[in-house]
Amino acid sequence: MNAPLEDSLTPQIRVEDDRTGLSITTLRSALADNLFYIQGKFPGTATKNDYYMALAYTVRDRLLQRWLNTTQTYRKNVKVVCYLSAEFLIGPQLVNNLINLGIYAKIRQAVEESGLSLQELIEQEEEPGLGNGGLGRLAACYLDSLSTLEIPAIGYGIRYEFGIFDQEIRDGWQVEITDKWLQYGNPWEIARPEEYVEVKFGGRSEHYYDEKGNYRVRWIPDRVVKGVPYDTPILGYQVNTANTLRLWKAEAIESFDFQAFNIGDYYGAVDAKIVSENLTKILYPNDEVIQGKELRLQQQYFFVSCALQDMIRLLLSTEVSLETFHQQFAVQLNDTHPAIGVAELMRLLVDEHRIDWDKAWHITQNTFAFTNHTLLPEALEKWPIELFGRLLPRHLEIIYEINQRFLDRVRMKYPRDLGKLSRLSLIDESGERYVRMANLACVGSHAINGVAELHTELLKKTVLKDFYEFFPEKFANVTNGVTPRRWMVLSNPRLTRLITEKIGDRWITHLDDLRKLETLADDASFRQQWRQIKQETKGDLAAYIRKKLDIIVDPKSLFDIQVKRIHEYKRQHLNVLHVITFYNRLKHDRDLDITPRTFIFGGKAAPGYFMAKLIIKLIVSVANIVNNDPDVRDRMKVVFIPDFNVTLGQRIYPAADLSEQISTAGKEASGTGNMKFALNGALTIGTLDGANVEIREEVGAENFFLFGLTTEEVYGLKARGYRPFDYYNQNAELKAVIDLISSGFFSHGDVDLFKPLIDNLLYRDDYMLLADYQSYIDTQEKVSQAYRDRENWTRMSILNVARMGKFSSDRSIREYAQKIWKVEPVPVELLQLCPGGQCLLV
Ligand code: F58
Repeated sequence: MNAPLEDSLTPQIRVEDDRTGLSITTLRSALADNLFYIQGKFPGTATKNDYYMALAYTVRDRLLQRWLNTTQTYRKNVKVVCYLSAEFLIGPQLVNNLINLGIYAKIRQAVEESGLSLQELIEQEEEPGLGNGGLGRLAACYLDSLSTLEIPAIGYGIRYEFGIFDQEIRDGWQVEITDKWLQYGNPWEIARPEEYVEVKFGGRSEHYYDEKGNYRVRWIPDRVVKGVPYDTPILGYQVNTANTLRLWKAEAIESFDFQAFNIGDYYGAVDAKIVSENLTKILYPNDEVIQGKELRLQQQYFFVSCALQDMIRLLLSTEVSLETFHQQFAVQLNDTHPAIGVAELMRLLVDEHRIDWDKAWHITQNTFAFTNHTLLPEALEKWPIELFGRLLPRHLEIIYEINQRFLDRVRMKYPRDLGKLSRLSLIDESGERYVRMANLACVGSHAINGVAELHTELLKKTVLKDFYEFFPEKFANVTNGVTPRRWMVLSNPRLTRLITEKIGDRWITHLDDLRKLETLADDASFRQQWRQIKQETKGDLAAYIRKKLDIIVDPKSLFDIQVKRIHEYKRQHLNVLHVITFYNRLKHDRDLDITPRTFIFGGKAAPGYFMAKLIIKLIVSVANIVNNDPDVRDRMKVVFIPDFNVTLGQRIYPAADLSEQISTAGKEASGTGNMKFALNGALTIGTLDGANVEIREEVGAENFFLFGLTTEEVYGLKARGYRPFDYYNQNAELKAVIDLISSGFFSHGDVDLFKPLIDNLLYRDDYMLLADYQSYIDTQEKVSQAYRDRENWTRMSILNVARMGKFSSDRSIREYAQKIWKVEPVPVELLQLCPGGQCLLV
């Protein structure tokens, strides 16, 4: 990869010492020193990974001044955003840091003059897969924007020892491989064992009167776990701000487990240690569907308690009163996973810091804000009361108290409306009793937001309807965004250079500037350059596919790509129905003048989600038939790229001509892949779902391939009684496609293999694929026709990019900052420099 941009940051640290200097000679000797002193290797015995580590430390050294100065700046009474998220999918760090520091070209030169290839070292980096998909990646984009906008922030989460599994495909089936991302060390994090906190579990609460006669409660736990923070710097783009991502690892408390508790019982003590450390071992790989696993609730409580205790400690270290907590911190709950924070902050304030309930409640409500990311009812978190009370007895009491006070208000507003009362209650009492985490988050927060306009509207009408009626003033929309640094500058250096050549580089932090490209859409030579770049980028992906999968694809064909988690509502199988339709048409008319296509898929299925795994099997099975059929050779190919992750996304999004955003209307909260594709010049085929609606609004209906039922139509059809079988019966082409799958054509004659999928489509079809089939096929035909007019396609591609300004995560973060957090940028000055281990004041 070439430098995305020439280095432009004038380093503000002017001390040319060995540790942080930027001359090529200094960089080269830093690299050699780090190899020797940190990796303990001579150049002769060093592996590529040793060199990568040495390089990473060389870069980290050049980041530290900014990072430590940022932390110091925030000690001075500034309001800090704390983004609480069970997942942060930050992706590889090396290149991002080089770009944000503005030292990419320098480092490349130094690496190459040392006889190494920067590209090879970059490829050594294991990405931290600490998230499932969109929600975790959004948190990472937001951290990037917070730093770039110089907003004081801390990301709090879990340092999973094993992140999202690596996906392999064997015989067409997904196989999950443990993600040992830490096995060779992580050069980007710094452990802070001295800043540990203790987290309690289980036991009981004790109610008593203190020496002054005040009624008090204390929690007598039966287990205490240590939380150790590991910090990763998140540097903004060409600013001095480097915020912190603080991830917590669970460890056993030695004195507790080994001495008092377990004297003489060595094995028991070891067991206790293992139990504690299990807490942060693994990320749950489920996407959208919640499994009520006890360990998951433990993880949630663990990191939230660590985070809130950390904030309190920070605040008290500045001698500011705890009663100003909500003025010092804005805490965002990334979905309900950290919602237990509402009860935990109440416990800390009331039980541990002796603040009275009403005051504590005022602080709590003014501290938290809640983002919802889903409309699927099966994704709403609830915990059985029995489990909850066993693990967090005091929190259950606090939740009951919050509930009683809240329901008293509900009764005042809606006397005798038992339906309302039972729907708004924090406790689900319709059968087995549960704690409803979304209800807790809504009551305990001053702001509630959805992640796209349509999603927020639907929240108000469906899952959170009663809350909207009760607290309309709390609701807001903040449409998601993605960071143009990673999703353009880093992943698409060619397009970055072309755009920058034409309109300057301000667009990187002010994405609306891309509008200036609009007039260039009419410039034939610009279009030629644009096409050329897309072609080269597709060539790179084709080379990757050939190397990894031994499949030859033609970079001149239309690259039609769907990459995202595999889920029925996202309808990868609708895409497959089109693939087979396309194939059948070619088979029936060998001379058909068709626009050649390469259909590319990628995404992981939750390990326990059989239907999703069967969809992968179907894609791979169809690929095997199609790719080996000489009748269709050169006109279509189907590829499933295994192990879709951030690193692969960086290769894939820029190489797309067509972006598949085909979820059933009303199901996808926002989508962010849709934004990454469009920003990189792909046109979208999509439904009116999630942020597709706003993308279409921005780019113009004429530059977007719309199909399918609207949300209203989906609801209407469901209400009238949807009969998928009728669609099958009445549509010959659809029938032929389904029958071909059922016949065993793609499964070596096995007629049972795909039966669960087919029966589901014919007799249930919850996601209405059959209802949308014809509209989808017709629109795909329009795509094919449009692609033939290359000049116009290019024009549309340029206009898409030009009009993507809204979808920068910088815009989203500005909205959160103004509407919800009430925070301002705090620029960081590099005041205290500590080169070479000596602290100098300059
Ligand atoms: C996603 N949710 C939404 N959940 O599906 C997507 O529309 C949206 O763009 C994105 O959030 C960001 O707002 C999502 O990714 C998860 O991965 C959860 C992980 C933990 C278990 C429940 C699902």
